[in-house]
Amino acid sequence: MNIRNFSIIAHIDHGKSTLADRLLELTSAISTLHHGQVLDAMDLERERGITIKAKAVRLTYASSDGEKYQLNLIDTPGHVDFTYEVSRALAACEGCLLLVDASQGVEAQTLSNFELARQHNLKIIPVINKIDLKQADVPKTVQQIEKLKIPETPILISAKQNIGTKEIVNAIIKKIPAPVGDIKKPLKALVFDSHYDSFRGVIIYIRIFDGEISTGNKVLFLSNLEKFDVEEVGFFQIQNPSAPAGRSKTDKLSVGEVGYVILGIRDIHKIKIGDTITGAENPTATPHPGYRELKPFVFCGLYPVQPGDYANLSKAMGKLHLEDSSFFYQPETSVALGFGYRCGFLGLLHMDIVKERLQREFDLNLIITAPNVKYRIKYVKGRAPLRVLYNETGGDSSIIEIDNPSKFPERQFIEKIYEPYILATIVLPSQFVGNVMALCEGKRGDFLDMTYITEDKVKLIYEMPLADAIVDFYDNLKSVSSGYASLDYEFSDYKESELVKMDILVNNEPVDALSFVIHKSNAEFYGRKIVEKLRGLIPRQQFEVPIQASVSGKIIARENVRALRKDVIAKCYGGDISRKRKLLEKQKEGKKKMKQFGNVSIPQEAFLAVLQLDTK
Ligand SMILES: Nc1nc2c(ncn2[C@@H]2O[C@H](COP(=O)(O)OP(=O)(O)OP(=O)(O)O)[C@@H](O)[C@H]2O)c(=O)[nH]1
Ligand SMILES: [Mg+2]
Repeated sequence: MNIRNFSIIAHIDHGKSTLADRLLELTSAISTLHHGQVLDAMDLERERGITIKAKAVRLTYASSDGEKYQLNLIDTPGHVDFTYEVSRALAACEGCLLLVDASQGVEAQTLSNFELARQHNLKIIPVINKIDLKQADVPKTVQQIEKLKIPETPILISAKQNIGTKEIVNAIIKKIPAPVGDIKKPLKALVFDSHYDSFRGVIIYIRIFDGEISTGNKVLFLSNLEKFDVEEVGFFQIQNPSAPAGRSKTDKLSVGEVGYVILGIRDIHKIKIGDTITGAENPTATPHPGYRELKPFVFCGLYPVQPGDYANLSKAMGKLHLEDSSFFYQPETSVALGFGYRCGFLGLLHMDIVKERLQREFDLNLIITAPNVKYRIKYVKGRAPLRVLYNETGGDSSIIEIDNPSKFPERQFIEKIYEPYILATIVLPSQFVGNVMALCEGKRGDFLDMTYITEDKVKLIYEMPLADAIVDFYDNLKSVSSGYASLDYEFSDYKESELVKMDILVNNEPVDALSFVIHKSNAEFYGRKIVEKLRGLIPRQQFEVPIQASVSGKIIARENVRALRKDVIAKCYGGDISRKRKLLEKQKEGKKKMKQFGNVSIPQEAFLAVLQLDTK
């Protein structure tokens, strides 16, 4: 069998999923499209017009030379928060299509995804998309791609207008190598993804590097040495556009193929993405190297609005984690919010998506606290709490990592504080360089490098504190560059920093879930801003509610929520009872997302107020 395994990679919105549609049509996997981006099956993907999860699907193509080909396509997301999806997909492939939008040119994720593909030693086929657009500038885009030194001429296409699709398939067949591997060797299959099916248990996505796997085989996970019988093997195929990538059962999967296996596993904790599946009787001696462990960047608390939902939240977390192993979760309690989870994410969009999926797919109502980064605290001698140590801290037992601002120790116990920095790569048209540099410097960024990709396109590298980058950096970057700058970032290092914890007191009581950590130089400014903001967000009560910001026990800002009885019914002048009921119901609806704290209810927005301060 002629097999080609490939991914489509690009910067966000450059047209990967649209090209996937064209390839599905050409290989008759689908005949007519009810809507675009067939592989973006999740509601959230449709609504936002972005791909969140990589998707693997098998196509069959009969070439004009009479040969039949099995093409395993993996469509990947473009947003920086989902780069992990891309690297997992690439590990299952021999080649990739690197798409570049002709109206945008090479962008920050074009560079980072290209780099990833190179690290995986993949055959890279450059493709210039959207040549139909009036603003398309093909010569300039070609010039920018040439700088990447890919030994291939870009293929010019319009995925939307179905121009160049055939050339793409020909290039896939001719240029991407067929998988190599030995069918006679013991089974070696990489687990690159999974999801939970309520009837069948965990569906495991695999790529076979050696040997083969059939129904009835006994197999072994190399990470935990657990054995299972194979209930079913198969691949994903588009049967009809409204049921994208359905399972198609087969007798066996063989070397080079991509598909799924069902082992009747209901305990989700047995599955590790990046694990190797091998034969139980005759295991492989060389496991696949798997994936590097991911470190979440951004942390927040997730709490059920109704305390009774905690058990459901726990179950939902486990199931979602199967599909998205890149988020982290651990139980925690908050004085203000009760039982919940501390979660870690790869970025703010990732955080938002996971929260949305938990609410929609598991019917939960959640309160989310403001995102923060992970700090390292070096305690003064003898004051560090005893805890299991993280290796990353170099074995220094006086350094503890803290992912929740409310756990920040008292000032007198702290010798030093370190915060995470990122390396930010910004790609932008050269006329905006001045604006963007000013912005980066305002975010405590250190300039590292500037290179010209072409004469009017620049790559800037800054090192800056992650905490400052997550708040509103991206939005500001877009606004100072008229939308043209693109951003990619990776973790750089921990650096010593002058940070303080800001406590927020509502009605004279500290609310742990509202506290946050901030650079000393910004504390007063932010303290004032946050209490102003909270005054507008916390509903009036029958008594006056003071809101205060304090650092190390010293109040630095205060506002009052004036007393007022909010009588919604007063608005309708007697009469219509149904209208009254409607208003009351509306009010109840509004209350759902509030947490009662003593006598005061605090709405969801208040917990995210730090993100919405007007700091310009
Ligand atoms: N004019 C034009 N528009 C296109 C073309 N290809 C894609 N688009 C449009 O570009 C937008 C983004 O397309 P997608 O296919 O969702 O892009 P993507 O790369 O999959 O996006 P992410 O998965 O979120 O990174 C959509 O509005 C498409 O209709 C093209 O060839 N020409
Ligand atoms: Mg997409």
